[in-house]
Amino acid sequence: MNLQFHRAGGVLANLPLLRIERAGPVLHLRLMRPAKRNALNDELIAQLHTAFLHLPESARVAVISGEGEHFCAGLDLSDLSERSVAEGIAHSRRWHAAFDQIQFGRVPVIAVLHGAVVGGGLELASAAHLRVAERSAFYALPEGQRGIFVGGGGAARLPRLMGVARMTDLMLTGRVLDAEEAQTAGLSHYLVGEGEGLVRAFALAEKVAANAPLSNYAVMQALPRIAELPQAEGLFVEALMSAIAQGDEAAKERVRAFLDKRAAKVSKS
Ligand code: 1HE
Repeated sequence: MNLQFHRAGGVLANLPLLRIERAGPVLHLRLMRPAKRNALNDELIAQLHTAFLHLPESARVAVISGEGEHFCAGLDLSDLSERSVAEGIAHSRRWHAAFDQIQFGRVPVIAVLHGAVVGGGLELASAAHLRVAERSAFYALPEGQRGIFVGGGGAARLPRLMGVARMTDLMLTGRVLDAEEAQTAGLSHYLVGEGEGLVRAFALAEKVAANAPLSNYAVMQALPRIAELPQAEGLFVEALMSAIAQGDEAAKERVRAFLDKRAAKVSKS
């Protein structure tokens, strides 16, 4: 694999808190507030939202990472002062809109985690479809200690990854999970050595980008919704999605390729 990255143009070139580069079908978005440990202020949330609304047509998969020693220190606490209840709700809803655009946007998203993945940083990571963690990653929800509550979708997304019981522990006690504990808890899919996260994410991105677009769409859009349905309704929606995917020319060609022995077999390596 030899991806050559170039700075993205257009709208994506004018988001100063992000560095956005593309290589073929892979778009790499890097949080660029290392001096503040990539803490998420209003501008950074708005820029993430804008970026995921304006993904270039060529992008088939996105990778998100953090510049510096940490992935993301969560909410920029200096933004928190003097917010009314109504402003607090609006603030949380802006995070929801931005992170929904990541989870339910056009392309699968892979997050590369290292250093602090805390508070809103963990909420951001949980909006991605795949998480690659380096061994330095540590995870916490210090909202309890700060006198606040999750507001970036964490209450909805994190129990689906780690369970309500584990999330309750993190929030009530301030427990910090190391990279191995978090991997066991279901927070990351891949655990790699220090400095190896991006390489692994780009290799995964190439695999994801090689899938039929409609299959990826079904995984992103249909699967999480079906998983929330009662079984009978879920099975019915699955049948519809499955028939739609099978009817696509890309599916027919891929099945023909396997039967003609032109496609790779399934293998562990
Ligand atoms: C920040 C933030 C921040 C760092 N908001 N400025 N999040 C937290 O409670 C995590 C708070 N941060 C930390 O615990 C630590 O900063 C870290 C473990 C992430 C990193 O430690 P370290 O030693 O590498 O950095 P540092 O010296 O603590 O921070 C460097 C600078 O970043 C410093 O500013 P400076 O002007 O003194 O240089 C810090 O103040 C600043 N900084 N983190 C603002 N979070 C939608 S609701 C979501 C709710 C939450 O996310 S609550 C969790 C908030």
